[in-house]
Amino acid sequence: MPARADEPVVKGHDLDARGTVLETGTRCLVMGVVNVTPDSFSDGGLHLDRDAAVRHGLALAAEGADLLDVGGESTRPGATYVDAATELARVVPVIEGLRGAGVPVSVDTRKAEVARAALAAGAAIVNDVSAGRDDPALMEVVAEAGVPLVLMHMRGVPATMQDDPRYGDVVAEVEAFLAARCAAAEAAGIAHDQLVVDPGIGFGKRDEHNYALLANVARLTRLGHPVLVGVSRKGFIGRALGLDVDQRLEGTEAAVTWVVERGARIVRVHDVAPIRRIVRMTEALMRGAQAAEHGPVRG
Ligand code: PMM
Repeated sequence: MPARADEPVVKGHDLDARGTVLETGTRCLVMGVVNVTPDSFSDGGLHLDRDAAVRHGLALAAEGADLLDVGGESTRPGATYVDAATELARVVPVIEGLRGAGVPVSVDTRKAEVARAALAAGAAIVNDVSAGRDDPALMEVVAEAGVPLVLMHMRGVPATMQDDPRYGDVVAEVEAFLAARCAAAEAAGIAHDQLVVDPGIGFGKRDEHNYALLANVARLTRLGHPVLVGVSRKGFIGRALGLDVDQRLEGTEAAVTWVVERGARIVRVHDVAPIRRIVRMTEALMRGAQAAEHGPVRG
């Protein structure tokens, strides 16, 4: 039977986060967000205090996060640049504090210097929203450490990315961009199986672009890497529902269900406990649908 056009073909491969295997090949993982910034759009300022951020990360791990993403630079639209010293001072103590969390920690940074220090402090994954373009040395740092790297699509830079973004064919352009960045990462010595791709929802995109990308998550899985999607509390949900950032849980849940069904293998979210249940339930429905169509899945 031919694959449905919207069926994910490549579901992902397992990632080696310094000895902890992240099984994106078999299920969708939940990445809990720990922002250590004064101005992130959804929780900025809440966790700027080091101890509060560590407590928050530990709570997300206890809620069932498969991994934690620690960031010290806001990348919301219009956000201003943070220098490396400030970013380091924010993230390194939090990453050290999360060593006992029992789950791998990723560092959300565009800077090689911050990635290097974060890895030394115990981080096991690097999440770069510039996909290695802002600081070419970042890929060398990741290659040397042998850790997974998330490559995200962003049009422009956070300060100006929402100034009239235009695309001819947004899905084709994001797909080609991610393929090129994966090739660059492999050329820099990062293993194919350690790469994760992300369409960058809200990064230099109008709602029509966000929706086109969300409709085509399955197509992005064909790049041959696990697809990470960050929809949590984002502006397109607020605009669809007319709700503020603290009222977007159900909208986030709907969007997470949508992307999991289309093959996303990591979802980056603020509300780990409810989203984890949503992900598990969506996967049960997918297994049930598959069994109804093809007979029970063995193993
Ligand atoms: N979104 C934000 C920050 N980092 N990283 C990846 N890989 N994908 C995303 O969608 C993403 C990200 C912005 O959200 P926040 O300010 O709530 O952290």
